[in-house]
Amino acid sequence: MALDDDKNKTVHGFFSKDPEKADKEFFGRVANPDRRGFLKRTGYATMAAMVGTSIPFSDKMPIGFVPAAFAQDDILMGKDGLTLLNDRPINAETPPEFLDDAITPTARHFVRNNGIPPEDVDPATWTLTIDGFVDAPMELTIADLRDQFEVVTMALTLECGGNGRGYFNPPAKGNQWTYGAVACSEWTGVRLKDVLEKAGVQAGAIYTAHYGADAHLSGNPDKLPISRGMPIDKAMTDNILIAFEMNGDALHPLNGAPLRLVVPGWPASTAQKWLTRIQLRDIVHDGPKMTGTAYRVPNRPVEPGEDVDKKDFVIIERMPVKSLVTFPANGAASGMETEVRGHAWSGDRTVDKLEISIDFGATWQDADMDAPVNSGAWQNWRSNVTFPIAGYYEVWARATDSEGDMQPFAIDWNPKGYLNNTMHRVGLRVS
Ligand SMILES: Nc1nc2c(c(=O)[nH]1)N[C@H]1C(S)=C(S)[C@@H](COP(=O)(O)O)O[C@H]1N2
Ligand SMILES: [Mo]
Repeated sequence: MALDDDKNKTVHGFFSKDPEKADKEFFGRVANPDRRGFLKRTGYATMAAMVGTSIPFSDKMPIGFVPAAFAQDDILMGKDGLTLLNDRPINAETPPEFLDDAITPTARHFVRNNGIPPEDVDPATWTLTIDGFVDAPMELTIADLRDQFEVVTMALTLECGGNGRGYFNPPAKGNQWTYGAVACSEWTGVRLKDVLEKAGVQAGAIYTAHYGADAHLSGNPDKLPISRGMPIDKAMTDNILIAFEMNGDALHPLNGAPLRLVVPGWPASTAQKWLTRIQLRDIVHDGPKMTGTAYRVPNRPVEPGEDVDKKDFVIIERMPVKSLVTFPANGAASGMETEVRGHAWSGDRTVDKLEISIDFGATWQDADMDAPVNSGAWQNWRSNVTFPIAGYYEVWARATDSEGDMQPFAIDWNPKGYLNNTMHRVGLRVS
């Protein structure tokens, strides 16, 4: 379809007056209503983070323009290859073969939302409050954080406590995550520990409470979608960041822009996005998703489907030892020889050994594995495999951590489908 000359000449003027109408007139679409406000205010850095690279002609882009890379139906805002599990709230995971990079690109970092992300996000005026059981409560802008504390960059693994829930039988309610609610991006920010030390942790403080700016699904402004916390000793670990950058750019809007916690090794639900406040409390935090059965497992093995008493549930702390095969992809065709590679991690620990099997677990061979690039990062591993004859094979991977915990074939069922760390299996047609 040819636009008439007049329209071609006025495209920039048209967009600056009414971006939504212009988008419809010129490209026959309207920005997703949920994102309208966001797109009008989106700065260059955020836009670049969303498309995953720089935009050389950005100075020529009409104001309010919606890049085709995140067209109207792209509620995932430029994420690449993710599987959408739910659109309200938005939840999306990354197929293992798209997690092949040593450091997960922003476009491939999973999204787990419990509510509706804030729209009016201005990094310049955003503030973080530190209060509760501290000597000197503080209110800090992102510029204050950068000025007053050491800025560090670390590769940190985030995994949702419910990753693998899709394989529980009987099924557990909630997002049916398969393997891909895990990622290891490079985060830049300040250490939570440094900020808490400056505020002065009082003797009575035993637990943190985290608050974010996202809205409850009900629309009720008095309700929070999620507010979790952690024991004060954990909070003082030096690999927990209050982050304002992800892979060298602004945070992605769905991953908590402009400010979030990054807590490696524990359920990523502790890593509050759109972070506005950290309160120190003298009790175990009791915010939404801290109590009842949320992010909790029975304190004993239970029968599949058993109705477990609430008082028998305990809060999940570290995540268990786990690994992924990120190459080749499940179902791929392969030659008689191939490299097999992936990642391994174990919350608060390191992984000592990664073994693979091509004969359904009868024999195992050690893979080469790197040390973590820093504490809290997953470890990359690789191995060359030679298949004896053509046919169907499965590559199985299992990690063993520094305390001798090894990934199991099958795990004990639990009512909410948390902590599934069974080994990853990848089927291959070899010829
Ligand atoms: N404010 C806020 N923070 C949040 C959540 C949320 O819904 N709201 N979800 C949590 C959960 S359950 C997970 S697994 C991680 C996911 O982080 P990601 O979406 O950046 O991958 O964010 C956590 N932080
Ligand atoms: Mo999660």
